[in-house]
Formats: sequence, C-alpha cells, structure tokens
Amino acid sequence: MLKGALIGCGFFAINQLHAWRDIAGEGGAAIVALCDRDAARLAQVAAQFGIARTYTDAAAMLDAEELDFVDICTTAPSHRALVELVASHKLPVICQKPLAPTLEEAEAIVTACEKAGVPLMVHENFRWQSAIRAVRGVIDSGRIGSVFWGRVSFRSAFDVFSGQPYLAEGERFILEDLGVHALDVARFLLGDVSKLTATTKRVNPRIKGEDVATALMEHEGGVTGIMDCSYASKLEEELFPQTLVEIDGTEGSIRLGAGYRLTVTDADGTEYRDVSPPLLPWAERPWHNIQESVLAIQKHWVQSLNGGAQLETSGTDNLKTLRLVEACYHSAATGLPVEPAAL
Ligand code: NAD
Ligand code: 89V
Repeated sequence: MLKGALIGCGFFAINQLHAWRDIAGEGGAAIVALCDRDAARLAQVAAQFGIARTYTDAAAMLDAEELDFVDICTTAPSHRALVELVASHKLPVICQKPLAPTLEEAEAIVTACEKAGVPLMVHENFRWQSAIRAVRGVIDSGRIGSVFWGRVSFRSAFDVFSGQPYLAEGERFILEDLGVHALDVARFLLGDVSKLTATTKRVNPRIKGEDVATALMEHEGGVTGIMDCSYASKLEEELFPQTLVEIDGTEGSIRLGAGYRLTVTDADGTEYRDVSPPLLPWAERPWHNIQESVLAIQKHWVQSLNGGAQLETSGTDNLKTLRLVEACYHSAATGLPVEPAAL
C-alpha cells in the first residue's frame, strides 16, 4: 500500500480524503499524515478521518514522514512553493487545479518536477466524470464519424461563494476556476487548440472577477469548438455542476444534456442513455459527479505510480490547458484571436 500525505485540509480536501479512504479499503494507497497551517481546521479534519500524524508546517512533515507521494489541496498562490518543496524531497506529487496563478509559475512548477525526476499530476478531474468519459467512448467508437464541431457548456447561478469565499475575491474568476475544467474537457473531447477568440463579462456586482466567458476555438484536427461558462445564468432548472456537451460528426451527433441524458444519433437512429454518476456512499448531491471524478482521478494516480497507466493530466499536459485559459484572458482583453502555443 502506498503511503501519502495531504497538505491543505479545507473545503475540497474532504472529498479527496473520502476518496483516499475508499482507495485504502482496496489496498491502493492511504493518507498517513495531514498538514494545514490552520491548527483548528487540521485537528477537526484529522479527527474526522482518524489520521493521527498532523503538522502545521509542510517542511516539518516532509522531514519527519516516510512517504510515497504528497497530495496538495491548497489554493493556487501556495502551489509553487509547496510543489517545489515536495519535489526537493524527490516525492511524486499531485497538485490541485489551477496549477498556479500565472502561466510562468505553472511552467516553473513543471520544470522543478522534471528536474527532480518526480511525477506531477494536476488534479484536473472534470474529464474523469463518468458522463464525460461516456461521450468520449462514443466518439472513439466511430459511430458518429469524423467530428467537425463541438460545444462544452457550463451555465449556472449556483452560490459557489459560500463554500469557496476566495472565488469572489480574485481579479480572475470563472475562467481560472471553472473554465479551466471546461477547456480541459474541450481538449479531451475535441483535441488541442491552435487558435481561439474569447469574450468575458462580470454580471454579479458583488464579486471582483468575470463570471461569464465564451471561447470560439479552432482545434488542431480541424474541429470548431465552443466553450461557454457562466455563474450568472438563472435557469428554469439549476444544473450545477453539470457540464453539457454537444458534438456533431459526419455520420451523427452526441448530446450530453440536463440530468446526464446522453443522446446519440447515428445511421441506425437515436439512442438515449442515462449516464448519471453513481452516488458514492459519502457523496452529496449535487456535488456527486465531481466527487465521483475525484475517486476516479486518484485511482488513476495510484495505477500510474504502480506502473500501470500514463498520467493523463500530468503537469506538462496541464500546461496546454492553462495556455487556453491564458489565451482566453488575452483575447478578451485585446479583442484579438490568440494562438495558445505562442504564449
Ligand atoms: P480552502 O481555502 O477551503 O482550503 C485550503 C486549505 O489549505 C486551508 O485550510 C488553508 O489553511 C490550507 N493552506 C493554505 N496554504 C497552506 C500551506 N502553505 N501549508 C499548509 N496549509 C495551507 O480551499 P478549497 O476550496 O479547499 O480549494 C483548494 C483547491 O482545490 C483550490 O485550488 C481549488 O481551486 C481546488 N478545487 C478543486 C475542485 C475540483 O473539482 N477539482 C473543486 C473545488 C476546489
Ligand atoms: O470544480 C471546481 O473547481 C469548483 C467549482 C465547481 C465551484 O467551480 O471550484
């Protein structure tokens, strides 16, 4: 069984710790030590998960513990220092998204891990949602022919600020926090992007950053893509946190609609499938599709450390997604198309 430590015991870490407990139950990996600089929060989470070895200082934890990997679940401004610290101990590291507040910092993180020779996985979990995997499965089956158009859409008015107050405080909001997931899903389904144009808007006057963004993308294989996201869309049905997908191919189409309804049309007609995520014992609606994907990506990490899988969302891969985020901000600021690879 692999031994891991987790740094950052806040809002989202609870999901990761539940998933690690499931993975420990299967003999894969267990979290043996916890770190948070907030001693009260650390004690509360350690008690909840029965983890006795706790630290308020990450360096002290790494000096004291014998570990196989470290899972970082702090917010982006702390990622570089923490990943570099873990890499200096020659330990494989998982880091939450967004990998860093700037592309330069993200590149420095990837370089540090490369130099140390340690695997780095970004916890970019949306592509691990079972509904998104189901869409990818249909594309790969060839049933809809050659894909020429696609849309990845996330529109909601869910109050994300009560659980994650920092989301209201940054100059950047939706593209950095949620768009990064949607753009990664677009890459996963439609391929890498050669050029994009984007617009952003702030609708909610009580937050600092943009809460609406739309990107028009040219994917490398010739597919035209749209990524649109909003936390200002008051809809008949609140779909948070569902990502909707539309894909058109030469021989048919795919629609991942509200309520995880997958519609596939091909030469034989139309098939409907319910691709709802399983409700894990510790999961809570409506977060259950995200929670399920946390378990999936952490299992993928264990499989990869055991030599059984190539990391999908390695640091190097994630830089391509972060370039799309950066390209969207550049394009929105200048009104011009941007080639992400040139950033
Ligand atoms: P949070 O503020 O609730 O928790 C962060 C915790 O890290 C806090 O308890 C803080 O005290 C601790 N911390 C910060 N710096 C530290 C340091 N240097 N050493 C030790 N502890 C430190 O944040 P959160 O909402 O849990 O978000 C954490 C990360 O998870 C963010 O990057 C966020 O974008 C990401 N997130 C991802 C998803 C997803 O689906 N992948 C969903 C929500 C949040
Ligand atoms: O998944 C996330 O990264 C979250 C949320 C769904 C609220 O955007 O921050």
